[in-house]
Amino acid sequence: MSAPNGVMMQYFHWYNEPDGTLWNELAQRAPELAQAGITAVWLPPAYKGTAGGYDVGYGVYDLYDLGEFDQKGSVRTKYGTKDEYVAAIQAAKQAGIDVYADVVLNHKLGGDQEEEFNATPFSPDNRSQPIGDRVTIKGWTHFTFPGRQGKYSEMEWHWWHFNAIDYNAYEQGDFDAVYLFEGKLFDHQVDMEKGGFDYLMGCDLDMSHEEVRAELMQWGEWYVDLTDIDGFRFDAVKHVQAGFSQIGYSTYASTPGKDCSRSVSIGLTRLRRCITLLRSPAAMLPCLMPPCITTFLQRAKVAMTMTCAASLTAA
Ligand SMILES: [Ca+2]
Ligand SMILES: [Ca+2]
Repeated sequence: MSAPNGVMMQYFHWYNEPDGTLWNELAQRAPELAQAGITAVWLPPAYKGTAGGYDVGYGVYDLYDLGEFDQKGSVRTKYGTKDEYVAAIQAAKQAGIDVYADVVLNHKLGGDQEEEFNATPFSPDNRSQPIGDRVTIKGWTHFTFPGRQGKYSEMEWHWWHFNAIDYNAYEQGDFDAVYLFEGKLFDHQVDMEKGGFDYLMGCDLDMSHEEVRAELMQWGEWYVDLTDIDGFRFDAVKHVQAGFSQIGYSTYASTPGKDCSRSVSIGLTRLRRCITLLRSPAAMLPCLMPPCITTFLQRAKVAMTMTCAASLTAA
């Protein structure tokens, strides 16, 4: 937030009616919000999720479909169309309100076709513990985006762009596992909960794969150019390789005037441990958010600095 003592409003919640009106509502009410003292809004993920017009946005299907293509049962997202989204951002900015986008890069859901490949089952509760031999599995890992037909990006996603799923069409019964794909490792530099918390849900992106990194970089540039968004709220940061965070998030935020806020999910016990280990709040920051936070703090945004300070006080 650029305003001193600014107020950011989360301009959505999980149970918003899925009627496609949120973007238009924001556009109409932006002056009223500004008059009430709101200086920034945090908007929900704006791209098409696997549940189409009902998806809150965290079940990411197609990053390039902001409510423009007939995919997953509708053109619009839960909140409206691409044009309405861009117009809402412009209206908010004209009213003096900064707009933050929610960006979910950890996973994808709703693949268009099944693929067969080899994988090793791991315990969902301990990702360092295999619970069976490598087997041939089948999952929804091929994303073709048939409604978009290559516009903006021609990349189709295949199983090799991911490193894990928690579904196997060949597995009958209630066998519960996270399947690590053959030739892959779980991404490192993630939260150590569950023995390494790379995998959260759906098809987990392999952040080590060059095509994945390149596609996400390209998407970030496209998205910033299209929306003129002011900043970001990154989802599921603790499940994403910090090395990617350093490159990706700082790239997204490197456009002059852009901000890079983060999703911080860490318990007080771990906070205290970090403080004990490092004996310095300043030194603790890289512990929380390894490389990116440094980049972020160099960009000197007060909001995040204050958030960290508040967490330290609480601990
Ligand atoms: Ca992950
Ligand atoms: Ca991964």
